[in-house]
Amino acid sequence: MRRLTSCLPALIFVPLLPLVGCTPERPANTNATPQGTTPEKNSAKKLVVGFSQIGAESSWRTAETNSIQSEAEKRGVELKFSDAQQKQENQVKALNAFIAQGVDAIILAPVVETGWEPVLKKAKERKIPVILVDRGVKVSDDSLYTTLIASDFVAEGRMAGEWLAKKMGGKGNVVELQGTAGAAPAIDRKKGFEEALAKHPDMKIIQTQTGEFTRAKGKEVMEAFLKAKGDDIQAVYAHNDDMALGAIQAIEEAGKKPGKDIVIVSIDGVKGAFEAMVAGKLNCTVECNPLLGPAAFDAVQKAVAGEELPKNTVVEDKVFDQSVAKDVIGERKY
Ligand code: GZL
Repeated sequence: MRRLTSCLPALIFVPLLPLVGCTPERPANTNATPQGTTPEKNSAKKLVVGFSQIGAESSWRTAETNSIQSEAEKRGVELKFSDAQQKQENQVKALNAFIAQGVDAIILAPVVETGWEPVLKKAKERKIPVILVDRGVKVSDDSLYTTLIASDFVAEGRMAGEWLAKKMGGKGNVVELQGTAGAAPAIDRKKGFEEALAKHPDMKIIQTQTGEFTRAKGKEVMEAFLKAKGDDIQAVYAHNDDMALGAIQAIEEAGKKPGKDIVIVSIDGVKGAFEAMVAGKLNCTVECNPLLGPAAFDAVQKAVAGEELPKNTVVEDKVFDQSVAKDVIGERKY
């Protein structure tokens, strides 16, 4: 398998399926370099790229936005940025606007998996490559997007579950704070976690609800869990660190010690999670690297040049717990 390590030494990109990606025909409205001709003459025109971002719901999301915006600046790309405030209809509106403006390429972080076919068909008709970052889509024809650059969320959920099972000695009640309903990370992190727990019949999820990937909602839902199940809760599984940090607040306000009375595992690996682990309030976080700017623009430039791209590029993640938090917090990049 080819590894894309040219973009970020800290990240290992592994093409999931080195299949011949859907090689976008030469986009009509750009200066794409047809196969076999010299790119020089096409390097004059400044690339114009539309980026439809989900919102600013978490510190992970902010880190991703910063990575893409700073990489565009570094590469001299004109970036048209749209913040959808978590609404798919705002993303669809933004994509239609980018298509009407004839951008050279689109970067899309899709808030949910479904409902994209009509607008992706329009982009394909206009030969505008669509690079998916961080979340995938469910479409009947995967030539509707050029490539997906994302973590393996099922693996993340599995790693979180396996770590928790080991920590808990294979027994205990877990409450789950899910991410945004219908979002690929929420669906797949749940799936992976349940696969891991299936091997431990004495561990069960006694409450599960979406905390929408936000700290505030995570706190609110954890307060409800504590009211309903208080002393029956031995662990929390949060689909992202921001909800875990909200849960920590709720646990403290209920007079319990987070990280001790209730074990907490989450996903993302943001700085706040490492600070909470150093303080002994969070037990483990599974990294999900948001610094996707370099890989996203590598893909844009290849797509616009008519080069083949793998359909999926998986960002590899790893587990960090309290035992290493103090040693690594200083080198964290987000
Ligand atoms: C994962 C990303 C998720 C993060 C959350 O790729 O889509 O959305 O885990 C963010 O923090 O809100």
